[in-house]
Amino acid sequence: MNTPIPHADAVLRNYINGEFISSAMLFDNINPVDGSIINQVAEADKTMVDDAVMSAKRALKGEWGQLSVDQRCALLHKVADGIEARFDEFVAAEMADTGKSFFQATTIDIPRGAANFRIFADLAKSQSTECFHTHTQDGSKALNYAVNKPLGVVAVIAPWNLPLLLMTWKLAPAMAAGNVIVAKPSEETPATATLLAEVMHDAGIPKGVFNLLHGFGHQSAGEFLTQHEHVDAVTFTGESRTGSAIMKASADGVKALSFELGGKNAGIIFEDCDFDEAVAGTARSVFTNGGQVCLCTERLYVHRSIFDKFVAALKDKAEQLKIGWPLDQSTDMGPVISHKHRDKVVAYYESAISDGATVVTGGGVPKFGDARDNGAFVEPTIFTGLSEQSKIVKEEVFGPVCHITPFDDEDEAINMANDSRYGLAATVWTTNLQRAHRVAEQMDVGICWVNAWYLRDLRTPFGGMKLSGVGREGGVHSLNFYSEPTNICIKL
Ligand code: NAD
Ligand code: 6OD
Repeated sequence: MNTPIPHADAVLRNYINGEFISSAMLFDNINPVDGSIINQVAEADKTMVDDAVMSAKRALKGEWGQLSVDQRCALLHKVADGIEARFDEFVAAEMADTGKSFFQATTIDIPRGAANFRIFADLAKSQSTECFHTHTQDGSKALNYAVNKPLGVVAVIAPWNLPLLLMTWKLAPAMAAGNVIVAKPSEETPATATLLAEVMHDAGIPKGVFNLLHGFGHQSAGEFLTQHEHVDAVTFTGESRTGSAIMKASADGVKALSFELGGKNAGIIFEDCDFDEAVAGTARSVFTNGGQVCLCTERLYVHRSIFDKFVAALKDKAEQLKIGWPLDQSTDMGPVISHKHRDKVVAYYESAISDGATVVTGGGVPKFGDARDNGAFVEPTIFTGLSEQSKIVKEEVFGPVCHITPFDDEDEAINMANDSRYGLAATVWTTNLQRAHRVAEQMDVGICWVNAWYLRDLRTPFGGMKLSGVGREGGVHSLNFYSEPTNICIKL
């Protein structure tokens, strides 16, 4: 791909009330492949956060609020068209910010960015509300029906791992339901959100309906936004600890909250699985995006009768992964997001080793002998031999790593898989249909895949139990979260 990185060596600006606005505070946007500076980013200050929120509030009362759902959703299809028209630029920007592979950016991240707008626009047009014919004991009759209204100003706060995909996954249904948006991408990945603001502008989204702020979390744009009295709802994807901070900041305003948070996902591999499929699917679930997908598997439970064979086969898969330049189309895995995150992942590797883990493969930082040595790479890593209480078995690493434990019976596997403070996703590999249903139902998670991983239908409920989240999005769950129903009771 020859497309240059959009806005390289320029300043990425905020988008407020239909205008692109710089700021006196600039921060560097770093390419994790080689540590080079891609461009600078204009950090929004408190006044700019206020301007964005108030322009959104005005837009709700203006033209946007008068559009029919069909007109609104036609505009969202134009946004999807705009992403597709600038597909290569979005790919180049996402790869530069994250170091993710060309394959992943072109098959997952950017196509889903466009698809999120199309799917939620179409779903919003067929959103229904409840209607009841009421007969009371005293003989009165009434008709009860609900009308949906937007929540108002929705703050969308996104993480760095799937930047465009996860931002649009929330803002598309919010806009389809008629809300106005102030979005903040991660400070690590400002680029595709900036391109999205350009696409919104060109698609004719009325000014103030979509605003974009760059900046950090604590004592920066993220926190200013969640504390703002005119923000009506916060929809957030990121770490559980950040979710807790946002919950506290939002408490005074009693804002509506939807959170998709961390995971420590388990995979259970039964002796009756299709072995090759289980190995290939598990490798994908551990190493995709360098393990930086909240749904990635970090704990594996494998039946003792196939344990050694499975560990050896997964080791082969890990060692076959090509780590390298994202633009090289044969690259499977790029760096992790930043040097800081690399140090965190490596510290987990070191803690596993000092706890006595067997290093099946990896465990360190690769050496290339070129500019990539200034990047944030880590080796795909497999550990065995640790207790279930070890730090690396308990805590989310968010890197290309898993620990594998043997089990002897189904109940033991289920108990170990559920023994976690998180409850986001699980995978179960078996060819026994009854076992598949029986085990999947017992997993304490928001989504359990059987003989698959990250197979998505955007109409289905998505979210986590325990520390992994609050609420569900996806399909009507998203539209319901982003809507306020008013029930109207008419005495007949
Ligand atoms: P993070 O929580 O550090 O940051 C996410 C966003 O929150 C960023 O935009 C950041 O600037 C902002 N933020 C940070 N502190 C804030 C504060 N006090 N107030 C307001 N905003 C604040 O998460 P991350 O490191 O970007 O992403 C990785 C984490 O996200 C992992 O834990 C991963 O599991 C989780 N995640 C979960 C899902 C899911 O669907 N459950 C999806 C993707 C990522
Ligand atoms: O595919 C999705 O819709 C989704 N919300 C994925 C989340 C991935 C977490 O990193």
